[in-house]
Amino acid sequence: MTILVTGGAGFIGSNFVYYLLEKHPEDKIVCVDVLTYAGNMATLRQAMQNPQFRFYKTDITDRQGINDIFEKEHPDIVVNFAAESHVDRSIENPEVFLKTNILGTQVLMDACRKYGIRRYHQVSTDEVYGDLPLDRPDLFFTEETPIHTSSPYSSSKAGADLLVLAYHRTYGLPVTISRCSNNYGPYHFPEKLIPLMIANALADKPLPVYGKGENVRDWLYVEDHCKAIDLIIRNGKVGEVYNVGGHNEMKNIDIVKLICKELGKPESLITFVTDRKGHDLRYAIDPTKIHNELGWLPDTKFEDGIKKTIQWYLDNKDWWQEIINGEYQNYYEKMYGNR
Ligand code: NAD
Ligand code: TDX
Repeated sequence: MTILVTGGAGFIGSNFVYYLLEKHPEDKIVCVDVLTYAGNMATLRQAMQNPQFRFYKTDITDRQGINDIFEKEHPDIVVNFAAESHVDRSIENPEVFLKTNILGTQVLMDACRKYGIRRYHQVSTDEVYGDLPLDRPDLFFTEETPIHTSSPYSSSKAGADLLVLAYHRTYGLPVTISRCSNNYGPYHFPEKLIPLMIANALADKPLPVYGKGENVRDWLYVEDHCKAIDLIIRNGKVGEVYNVGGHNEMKNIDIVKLICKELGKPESLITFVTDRKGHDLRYAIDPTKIHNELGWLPDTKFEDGIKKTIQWYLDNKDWWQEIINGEYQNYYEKMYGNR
């Protein structure tokens, strides 16, 4: 089987590529990534040595380029990770989010219709459900929770989800969607909370916590997300949405304190800064459906996953230092300089 993975040079896509190469060595993996600021060939160095793996530097909004790849590679399954993924960037500049996340999804699905496909899988997010109040721990997002977005990022992801379901209903395209909670693990780009705090703490730099740090996120080790997607593309029901999450809710401030503790750094590095605009309060996934239908359960507990992740950043300083020494410095100054 040939699986086309878009966004495979990013955080979750690359972890998925490595997951497939190990778990299904019989499958051919075709990776499509345009290598934005978030895509990194260093991440795919090992995959590039594998004869089952092939890479195309192509934009998912480039219809001709995508059609050419379909004609050449005849993918059986497409898994779309390619996206602009950072909420703060979407607040600064929404346009590219709409282009990549919505129009890119359309171009991929049009190619699927044109050339035929066994499955188109859309990697979506719990953020499409908006947020939950902090004082109602009894509430969770189910697949029936209405779409109710807060940021340009989550709106673009929700728009794509609606389009995917419309392509199923209107054209009969065999689609599935997964909506996962916050991931963490190796190759996470250092603009995101956990790797940013690790990198700053190691450099004894301030740790910028938005607002009071009371916002809650539901963290899942990236490999468990990969396992869920692999199950959905092989055994999931066409036309269905599956929520993915491991019931691991934590306040941001507690995560940052934990990182300080693990690295032996003082909590005095924590600096409270101006809150994110429209900041979602709490995300919490109810994963009952994927558990009952596909037998999915996470393997990695947060206590172990965060230790493994911190160790990975200690062992792979070259990977992230190269990033933060480049264009990232301008980004950091712009976002945090006067915050
Ligand atoms: P990321 O930003 O680390 O990686 C995105 C990748 O997509 C990069 O390699 C980038 O080069 C590529 N890309 C961007 N625009 C492209 C384009 N126009 N054409 C081709 N490639 C393009 O993102 P991530 O955190 O790995 O997220 C992957 C997917 O998972 C996204 O769709 C995101 O919405 C979703 N998701 C992420 C999380 C999370 O916690 N990170 C949680 C749930 C869902
Ligand atoms: O410097 C920071 N300080 C801070 O307090 C950063 C970068 C973040 N935060 C807060 C904001 C959030 O409440 O930490 C929390 C996590 O922030 P991000 O890492 O930016 O993730 P989030 O906004 O929750 O979105 C992530 O999960 C869902 C991914 O980036 C999305 O792609 C995914 O869909």
